[in-house]
Amino acid sequence: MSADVSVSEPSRTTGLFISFEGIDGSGKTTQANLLVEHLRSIGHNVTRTREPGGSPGGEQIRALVLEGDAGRWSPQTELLLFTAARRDHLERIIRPALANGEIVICDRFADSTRIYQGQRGADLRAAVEALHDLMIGQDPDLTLLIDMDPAIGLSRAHQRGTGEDRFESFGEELQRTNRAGFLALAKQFPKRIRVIDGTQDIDAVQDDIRAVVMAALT
Ligand code: Z5A
Repeated sequence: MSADVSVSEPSRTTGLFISFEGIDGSGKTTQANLLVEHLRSIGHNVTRTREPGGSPGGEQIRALVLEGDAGRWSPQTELLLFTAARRDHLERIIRPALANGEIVICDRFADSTRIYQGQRGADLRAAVEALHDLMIGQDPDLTLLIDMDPAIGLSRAHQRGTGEDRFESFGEELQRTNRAGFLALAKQFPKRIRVIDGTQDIDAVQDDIRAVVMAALT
């Protein structure tokens, strides 16, 4: 007699770690939410999380780094704060969920540090990689980079009105530099990072994302 095995519930013995990346206002949160909804509707166990934040300690650090004057922290101090938040998030949320076979969907991860902190000084990119290797040691299995015109992204981000606007106050020039940096990262890691055209309407962007994710799940 064969065991009663349900085929309608996809189950994974090792998890899949997916991150969303892109400039401010590129649509990451909207698309991550739609993807989570879809994956759960077809039976996957999904942990939806974000950076900076994601764990209680990480969320406390989030308030420190995203609020206040643009000059509140030096890029070096910022790098340490983001890395501390990520370590806590990884230990308490991401690794346990992956060990449980879940799909983890994270709004931003280490690529954001490579861009937002790593591009702000000649020595900083090397420091970002060194700290990453020492304290994090893990990248997502798949990264969805939502590519977007910097001016449109910034105007969308300004509409948010959450008070977490310290980075937006650096302006459109930074958005341009960051976009170029993300696209260069996608060239450096072509297997992991997939570029999605974020200028399309919300449903079309989601269709492109689902096609990539469903291929990764098979
Ligand atoms: N940061 C860092 O410096 N170092 C690090 O290591 C990490 C982060 C992890 C906060 O991140 C800041 O932290 C970030 C980098 C820094 N810089 N800033 N600011 P965040 O992820 O919390 O903030 P954000 O990137 O600015 O997110 P956001 O403004 O929430 O944008 P989004 O998630 O990409 O977009 P959205 O909320 O989904 O959409 C924005 C609006 O556009 C919303 O009204 C949507 O309805 C609309 N939208 C979305 N898609 C579309 C399409 N396709 N068409 C039309 N309208 C759309």
